[in-house]
Amino acid sequence: MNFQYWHPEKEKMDRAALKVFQLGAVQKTLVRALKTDFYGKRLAEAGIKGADDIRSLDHIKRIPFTTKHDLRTAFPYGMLAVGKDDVLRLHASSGTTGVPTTIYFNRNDIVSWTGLVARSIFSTGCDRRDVFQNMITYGLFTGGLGFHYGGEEIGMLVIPSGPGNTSRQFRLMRDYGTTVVHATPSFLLHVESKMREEGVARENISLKRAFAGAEPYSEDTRRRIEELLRIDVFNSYGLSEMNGPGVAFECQCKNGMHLWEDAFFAEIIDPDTLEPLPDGETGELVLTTLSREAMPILRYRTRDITAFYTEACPCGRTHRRIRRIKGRSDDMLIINGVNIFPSQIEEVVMGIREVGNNYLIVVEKEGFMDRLTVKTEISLEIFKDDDSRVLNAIRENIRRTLQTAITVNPKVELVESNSLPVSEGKAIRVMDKRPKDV
Ligand code: DLL
Repeated sequence: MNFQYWHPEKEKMDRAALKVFQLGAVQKTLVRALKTDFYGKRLAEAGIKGADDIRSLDHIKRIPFTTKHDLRTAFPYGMLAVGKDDVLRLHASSGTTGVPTTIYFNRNDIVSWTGLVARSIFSTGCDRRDVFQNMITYGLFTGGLGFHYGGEEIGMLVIPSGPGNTSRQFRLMRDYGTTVVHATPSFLLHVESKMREEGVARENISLKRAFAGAEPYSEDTRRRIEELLRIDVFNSYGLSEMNGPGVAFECQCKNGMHLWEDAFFAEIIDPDTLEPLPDGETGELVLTTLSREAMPILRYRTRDITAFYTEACPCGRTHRRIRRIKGRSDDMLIINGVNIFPSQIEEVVMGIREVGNNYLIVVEKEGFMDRLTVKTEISLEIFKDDDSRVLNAIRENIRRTLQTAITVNPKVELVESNSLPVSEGKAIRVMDKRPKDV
């Protein structure tokens, strides 16, 4: 394989040098954070007065964690470390609970974020000759503009299509010769179903790659998209609190995502004891920004469950790779006392050949017990089959495989393909209808 690097000096930095760089960057970030109302108070309470309190990377443990709740408490400007006039842009979460979490960028922040996304895109083998259709939401969500600027930085032709309207997406692909797309994995599956439905010939489009992220998905889902669309799919991880996309990304090796350690200091902690775990162990990812000026964030609890790979990557990048996100600690379902991540269900469902491109998990209360139902789409040909024994056999196979994987016995419902709701943004995979106060 021919590897290419956008920032070779940074991406292949010797690990000892990287650590020295990180320590200096953490100290600078700390000093910047101390200027904000929020951290001024929070760090004083923890007895941290300045850079001298963090003389080695190990001392980072002394810094208290930051949570999403803290970001809301500090709304609107409690974490701003620069004057309001220096702020160029903001992005915000949809704020389903009322107060949005808002992230501010100054000019340097936009430049470094753009560099991280460009570096990520370039690491997959794309270059300026590519035509990039950005099929993800633009606006307050970071996925649209983040990838848009990153693509332009490389010099690709960027088509800001946004999501939705699959017929128009196919037209754009044909008209401009799109070679790479970006979308949520669930939207990519939907695009593939629609392509078949509308009879779009694969030969008429030049697609080679897709970046898929912003929501969890399994290795089987990746394989399915790759096989059906005949492209390479690269996993992309990020969160608005850490700019958005461009935190961790798969290179051409497609085996774990390089977390850009010159921009983020990463720890994996045990979510119960809150103690850092050694490389290789699974836990919650905690991130500290290393270059952000307008809004530095220290030890942010992402809630995302992952682990570091311990081996080096053949691509030559020295930045450690994280595993596919298993789910969020706050997404975990407890069904009659058994802990289940929705990703475990997806792994089973997407591994079954007859299952179509969409599924939905429903949890209800039946008397005192929890009832788990998994609705899966089945391709039209099978669904229309007159022989009910075929459907029964498929249903039973899904049920049995799921029960083995999650130990809970689910009800399985087969539905027609393209009948479950499709979201243009992040897919809603779980409907938990249980009363909240029980
Ligand atoms: O989803 C940023 C983004 C945009 C990432 C485009 C990738 C592509 P938020 O809306 O703040 O930001 O959501 C962040 O989404 O904490 C994870 O729980 C989840 N997530 C993001 N990428 C992945 C991924 C953007 N590749 C939250 N796999 C994160 C699993 C992901 N989960």
